[in-house]
Amino acid sequence: MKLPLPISVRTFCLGTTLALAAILAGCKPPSADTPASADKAGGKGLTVGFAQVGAESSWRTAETKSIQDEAEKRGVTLKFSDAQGKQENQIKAVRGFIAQGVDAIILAPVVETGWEPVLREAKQAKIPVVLVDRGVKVEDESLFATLIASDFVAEGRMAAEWLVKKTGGKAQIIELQGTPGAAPAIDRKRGFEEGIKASPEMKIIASQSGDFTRTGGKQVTEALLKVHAGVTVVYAHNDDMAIGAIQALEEAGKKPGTDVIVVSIDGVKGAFEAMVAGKLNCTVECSPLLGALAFDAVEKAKAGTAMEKKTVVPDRVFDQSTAAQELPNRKY
Ligand code: GYE
Repeated sequence: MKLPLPISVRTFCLGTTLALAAILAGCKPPSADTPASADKAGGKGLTVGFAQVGAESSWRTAETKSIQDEAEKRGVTLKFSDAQGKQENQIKAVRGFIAQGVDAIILAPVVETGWEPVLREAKQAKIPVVLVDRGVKVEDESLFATLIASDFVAEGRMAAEWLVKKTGGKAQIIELQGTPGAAPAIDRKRGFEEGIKASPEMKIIASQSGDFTRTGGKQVTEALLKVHAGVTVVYAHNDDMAIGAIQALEEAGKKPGTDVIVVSIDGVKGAFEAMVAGKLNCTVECSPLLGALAFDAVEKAKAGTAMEKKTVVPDRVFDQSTAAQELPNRKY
């Protein structure tokens, strides 16, 4: 996958800075700042809090499972919190983990902003925070240990590029956005807009949030179809919303996949089944299998080992041409 230059450059610079910082701090045992202890090496015996967004999509439940399975595999005690999509619940959960004195926190932040105070509290308590799947906007990047996520802008761009080819550069598009303020909603919108920019006849005729849920995708599509009967494409920021949109299209007497092209992001099993059935045209993979990477990062943070500020998980595009062949290999 081709990564946009700024990320790799930024990662390199930050990685270098961290490495330098680690060398400079080398005279001090890592336990002074990061209380790693030999008996907890390899993760065994660690207690980690996981502040999860919720269970809004199949992607999300696959991510939860990946983190839970990996914790079990490594002998980590995992404290799990489901925030039901609300940042205030997540902040409370993180504060609770700090109060309990966990060894580390894994946070999948529901939205990008508003994290400084609680992340500062974690830092003061010397509890490293590993961000998974979604990023945060903070001035001081030392407030989190690292971010493990896909490049959502690239995903949006890949969906757009596939669509430009498929439609010959002409489309009336309904966009189903993810949760307002969430990194994947912001970035998948931006990447998609970038990807269609050079094609003046690719038009987003309506764009609304379906909150990354199947019901949201269905309801928004139903409402939008009433005012935009001329739609030729539905672009959904995740597969669950696309599956909801497919139901709405069928109920409105349209043939999804044929009358209306449907493209989305995540690459969950349900999307592959919908492609095999001819109802979804394309999905851009976004791996939720972040457990191993997340606990590797936790262990590095506890050991005081320098690491990159961002790990970009590579993604691929799948369409109906390979869906049947790929379906049995899908892990989520
Ligand atoms: O695409 C969506 C989920 O943050 C990458 O959140 C994740 C997104 C994923 O609800 O299905």
